[in-house]
Amino acid sequence: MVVQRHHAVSELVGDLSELVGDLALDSSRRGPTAYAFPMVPHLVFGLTRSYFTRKVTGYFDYTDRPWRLEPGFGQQAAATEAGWNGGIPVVTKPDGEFMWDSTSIIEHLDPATAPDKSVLPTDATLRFLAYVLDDFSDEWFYRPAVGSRWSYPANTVTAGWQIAEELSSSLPFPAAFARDRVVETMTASLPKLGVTADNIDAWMSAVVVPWMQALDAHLTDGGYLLGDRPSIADFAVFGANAAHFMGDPYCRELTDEHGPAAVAHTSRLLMPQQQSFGPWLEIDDVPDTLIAVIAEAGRHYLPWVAEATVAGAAVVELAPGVTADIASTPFLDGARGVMLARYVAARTPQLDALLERAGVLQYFADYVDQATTVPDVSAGSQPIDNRPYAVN
Ligand SMILES: N[C@@H](CCC(=O)N[C@@H](CS)C(=O)NCC(=O)O)C(=O)O
Repeated sequence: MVVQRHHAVSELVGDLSELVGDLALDSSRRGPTAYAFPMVPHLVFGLTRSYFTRKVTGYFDYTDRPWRLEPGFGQQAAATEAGWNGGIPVVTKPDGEFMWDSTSIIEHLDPATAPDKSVLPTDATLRFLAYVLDDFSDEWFYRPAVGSRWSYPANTVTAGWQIAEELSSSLPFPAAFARDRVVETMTASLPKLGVTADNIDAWMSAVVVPWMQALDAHLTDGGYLLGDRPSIADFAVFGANAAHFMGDPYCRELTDEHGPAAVAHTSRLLMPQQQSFGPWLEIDDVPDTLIAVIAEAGRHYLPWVAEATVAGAAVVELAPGVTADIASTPFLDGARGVMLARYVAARTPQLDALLERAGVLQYFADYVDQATTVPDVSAGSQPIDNRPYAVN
């Protein structure tokens, strides 16, 4: 059949599905097929609109790992039994073992990944920069991502409905009821993230927009954060963008305006099978645009986390006269100790010079007494704590 010019999308879709039907019929005539599908998927107990779910599934797609989304609460009791204390996604390996915490999951799986798809650079300096940006995305941009979703009506309506619709597959009550509960619960969590009605605009204009601009300048040639292949940090940014900054309509307007190259970066990782990848960047040749991306962490996040993980909480001035008072949590205290342990292990004059160039050296070098140890995730990914912010 021939596909004609169309005046309506529905006509086009109708014609195309007929065409696909014809092709399927043709291929079924080619002979007997062995219906054997031996790959056991990773089961992902998460949500399409979730920051950390998308970080993990983006990584699965890039590394060609089969996975299947299982939204809802079906596995909650079994995961809790295994030691999970909340925070999605929870994922099972093909052998059924539970894993949680996006960074630990990726670290745990990386050694079993084809070397050309490893997301942890072999160069220790570059690897540390990957962890710095992974941590920055996970523990900082999660705040305005969730904050903006439940502060701007265009985001709330869209994401509230999508989440409720997905969750309703395992809830025995109407989706509209589920939506109201989701909106209520998530809106109530915002102050703990440091987001209020008075400061959300500053979070967007003084935190998110400059971040998108820095990413835009760095990614404009079509690469990834640390070269021509993605690192763990790219999947952190991917998760943030896919679930929130590109997925929530108000955020998408800002991201399209200030970070079109960040949109293109995330879109490339949505379909990694269509990309070709190259080498990591040369550590002697770190461009100013990457330094500017790292420097964003020195504007609010690193000064805040350095103080809050010592004092219990710290006030961030997001914009002149606009503040956020944000408490640390046991999870964050732990993550900070691990970051500092990574710094102690990776520290060289070369690394210090790069961090100094980005204006962030002091937030590592002056706090080494807080360094703990880098967890051994070779046996599995089941950290004791997984909650980046306090929940009621
Ligand atoms: N450290 C975890 C954080 C997981 C997390 O906080 N997930 C969010 C959704 S994207 C969540 O479950 N939020 C709701 C809650 O904590 O109750 C990771 O990296 O996977």
